[in-house]
Parts: sequence; structure tokens; C-alpha cells
Amino acid sequence: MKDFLIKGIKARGVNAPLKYPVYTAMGAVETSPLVLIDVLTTTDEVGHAYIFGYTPLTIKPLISIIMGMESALIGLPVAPQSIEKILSEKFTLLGFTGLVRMACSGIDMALWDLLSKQAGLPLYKYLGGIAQPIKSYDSHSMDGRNLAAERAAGAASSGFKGIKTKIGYSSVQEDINVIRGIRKEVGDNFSIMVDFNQSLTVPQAIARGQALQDEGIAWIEEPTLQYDYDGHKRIRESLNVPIQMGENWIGPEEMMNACMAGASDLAMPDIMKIGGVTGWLRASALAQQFSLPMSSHLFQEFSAHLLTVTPTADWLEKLDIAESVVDSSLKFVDGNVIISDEPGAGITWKESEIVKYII
Ligand code: SMN
Ligand code: MG
Repeated sequence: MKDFLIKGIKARGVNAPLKYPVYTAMGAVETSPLVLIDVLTTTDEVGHAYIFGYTPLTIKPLISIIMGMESALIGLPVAPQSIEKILSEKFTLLGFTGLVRMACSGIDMALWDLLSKQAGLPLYKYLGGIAQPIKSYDSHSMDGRNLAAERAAGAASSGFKGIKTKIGYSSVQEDINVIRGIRKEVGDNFSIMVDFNQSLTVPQAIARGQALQDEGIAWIEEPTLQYDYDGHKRIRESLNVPIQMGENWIGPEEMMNACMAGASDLAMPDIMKIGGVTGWLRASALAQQFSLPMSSHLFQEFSAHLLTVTPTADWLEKLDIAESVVDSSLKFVDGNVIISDEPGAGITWKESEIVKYII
């Protein structure tokens, strides 16, 4: 059998449109700056993955970091666990974090896409999982009362059993009005999650949380600065509604620190920031040991596969930041995400669209 080695990497930057801009209490994400990664092998197979830069400013540096690693990776076997070790050691002095970690995660995802494709298996099956419906919530924005209610009604009529709305309006009464407007549309048997995107101080979060907690919300996400684990713990101890966080944990090591600090009741790693598929698998073990229900953040294609092998799997976030350039085989039926059995993670580029948004 011909060796299955890395032959090269391709990285393209796009500033893709979003169906709905993501407005948060800490600023807006109006477009989706992505780096589309292809890892090519000596057997002429290609692994696909994308990473999300949050702002167009990061795209060229991310591409430069990824392509700067190419020479160190060419000739190596397609072995993500081994390559993660090589890269973590290579960047220990610098700090295996930030854009470097995001770039490495993108390569990791593409390698796992390759491995499962070579085995002719969908990623979930390659990882030892079984096809199973994963409950999904439709993730919305800081839309204001009317659009928030309209989008929630649309999600409910599409079969979703939960939505997330971003709050942190200028007054807690506005937060409450938005939640009540949504609840009026979706009824009682429906989950409403709220996300402050780190916008409050700890005292503000405690005060707002105590005002909101009788509104029947499923979780309060990132109420204060994401690195303030003690602050999250103090908020958690003051409220009777679950605290959610995790999208900003860089690697399982930061998740470990948050878990040790008792920062949250739930966990929602972001596959790019947590370290790709390799990082997610390690994070899912932490969630199991700390008994934290584990949900996903963005990256719905890989996340759907990974939640099937996550012992404490909770919700998949449906917020499709790549739909304009990625043909995904995911389907959403009755509020669950359904994964196809095509080999790999199910990422196919919309080449005719990509050319429109290349940075
Ligand atoms: C979020 C933040 C930034 C971009 C997209 C989404 C948000 C989430 O915090 O939880 O989805
Ligand atoms: Mg969030």
C-alpha cells in the first residue's frame, strides 16, 4: 500500500457573506472571514477544513502561519495525534495559543478529514461513534425584540426545540423584553439560551442574572470576561440558572483550568480554539470527568461528527458561518442534526462561490 504522507498544503482566505450578521454586546461580526485549508497527500487525496478569523485582519497572518508550517509537515504521515505533539513542542517557547493554535487546529481537522476519507468512513464512524440524532439549537443574534421573536418563531416552525439569543442590551428590562417576546412565540416547551458575550462585570452579571433567572432560560453564556474563571464561579454561585462557557478556551489546558475553578455548569468548546479534532477528543474526556454537558460552538460540520463520540454530548449550535462557501451534507430534521454517511467530515468547497470572496 502506497505511503499516506503529506505532500502539501493550500490555504485560501475568503471574506464570506453571512445570512445574518452576528451582533453581540461586544461588537458585530458582519462577514465571515475564513481560511479554507486543503491538505494534499502522496496518494492524491485532499483533506478539507476551515477556520474562522472573527475579523478580516487575521486572514493573511493565518495563511502565512499555515503556509509557514508546510515545509515542516511535508513528508510526514497523515497522523494528527503525532503532528499535534510535534507542533505543540515546536511552539512551546512562543506559546501554543492564539492564531498559531487556531492555524494548527485547522490543519488537525483537515488531517482527520483525510484519515476518515482514506478509510472510506464518515468521521463519526471512523472515531467509533454511531449515527444518532444530535439536538441542535438555532443560534441568533442581538436582534432586538421584533427580529428576535421573528427568528425564534421561524426556528420553531422549522422544527428546532431551542434557540440562543444574544443579550446585554442597555438595560436589563430590554433583555427581559426580548426573552419574553421570544417565549410568547415559542411556547413553554422550548429552550431559550442567552449569551452576554463577556459584556458584564461580575456585579452586573449577578444583578442581571438574578433579574433574568425566573424567565425560564436554559443557560447564561459568558456573562463576564471569558478568562475570569473565578468571576464566572462567583456568578454561578449567585444564580439558579446554568452558566455556560468554553468557546474561548484555547486548548484542553484552558478548559482544565476553568473546570478546576468551577467556572461553569456546562461546557461548549470551539473545535478551532480547543485544538481541532484532537483537542476536542481530549476536551470531551475532561467534560466527562467533571460531569459537564458538552455542546459545540460554530463549525457545525465537524462538531456534528464529534458530538456522536462525546460522552456528555448536549447541544449542537447551528450558526452556519461557512454556508456561502461550503457544501455541507448536514441536514436538520425536527430539531436534530443528521449526518450523512459520506466519507470524511462532509466539507466540500463551493468553488464557484469562493472566487467571489477571495481575500
Ligand atoms: C459567537 C461569537 C462570535 C461569532 C459567532 C458567534 C457567539 C456564539 O459567542 O456563542 O455563537
Ligand atoms: Mg457565545
